[in-house]
Amino acid sequence: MDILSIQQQAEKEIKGANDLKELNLVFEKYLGRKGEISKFFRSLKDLPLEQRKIQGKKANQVKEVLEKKIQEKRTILSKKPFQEIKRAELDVTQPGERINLGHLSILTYAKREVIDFFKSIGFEIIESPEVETEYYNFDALNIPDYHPARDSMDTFWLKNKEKSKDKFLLRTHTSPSQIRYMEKHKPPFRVITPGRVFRYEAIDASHEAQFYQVEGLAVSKDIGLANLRYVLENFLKYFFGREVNLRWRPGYFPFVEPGLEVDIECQVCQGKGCPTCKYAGFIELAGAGMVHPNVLKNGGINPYKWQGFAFGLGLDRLVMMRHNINDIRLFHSGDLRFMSQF
Ligand code: FA5
Repeated sequence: MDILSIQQQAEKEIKGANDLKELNLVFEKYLGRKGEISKFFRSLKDLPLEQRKIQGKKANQVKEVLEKKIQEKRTILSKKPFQEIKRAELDVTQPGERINLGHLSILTYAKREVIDFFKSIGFEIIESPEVETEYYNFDALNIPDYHPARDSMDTFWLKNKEKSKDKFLLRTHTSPSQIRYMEKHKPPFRVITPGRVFRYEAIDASHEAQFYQVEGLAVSKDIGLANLRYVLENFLKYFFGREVNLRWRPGYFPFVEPGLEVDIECQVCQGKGCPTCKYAGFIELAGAGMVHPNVLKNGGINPYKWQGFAFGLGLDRLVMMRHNINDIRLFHSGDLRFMSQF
């Protein structure tokens, strides 16, 4: 077919297109990759150079004209009023199309529940930086450079852009918020810091390299381990909606004295032992204790006048236990089959 016949035929079909679907078919037929115009260009390769130039120029002009006409027709068709849609096209008895709405992660919902509980018993909710300095993450918390406790928190160190005496890192726990808060506030006070923490460690069913903690700190005059226990037990009762079996055992953290670890009975296996709890029947949920006098001092608080308790709860593990999730890696898997259950 010569180029003028192609043009005439295409223009007729553009005019005759009744809706956008038909118009798209016309577009494909003439201007698509395998359309008539492309075919025409390919057929020119055997012509003498002069002829090729003339025909090629013509074909380019036709291509432009057709593109313009299709665009104009598209504008007209997309404004076609609703009333003009043929009755037969519209079946009002058809069920509607389901729209899948996204929602927040279960970890975010859980974080909000934790905040609601602690707010209701008079705790203030604070934030603290995820990029920390060595001073706040370790030194001020009574963990000097040589201290073996640093090994329990493998650290992502950051490269300093400028020369500075502070070494930067991704916080390995939410405890630096204790010092930052104490520096700026006078006791008595009680606060929680929910937030993300990072550890350069091997991941498995109950360990992630990035997870959430909720730090708690309450400083006053008459405050002790009994208060800590009362607060944590009531929180867990609220969070689980029932009593859960806990195990309180001595634990060592340089920033508390005495220190405790709180374990919860593994809800995946009901304490029988499974890969999630590494066959222990219990899983570690929190570190806690009475704030070490050196830490109060580093925060500018007189340890002879004031005392307080602190805890650091693992939020991911808390959610795992409530919903029988057997692997912490599912939270960041991006698997919609997992996410949409909550
Ligand atoms: C700490 O991080 C202390 N800062 C907690 C603390 C605060 C103690 C205040 C005393 C006073 P630990 O490393 O044990 O401690 O972590 C606390 C909790 O975070 C654990 O009990 C656990 O629930 C959770 N956790 C720790 N490591 C991981 C991990 N890799 N993946 C998921 N959760 C973790």
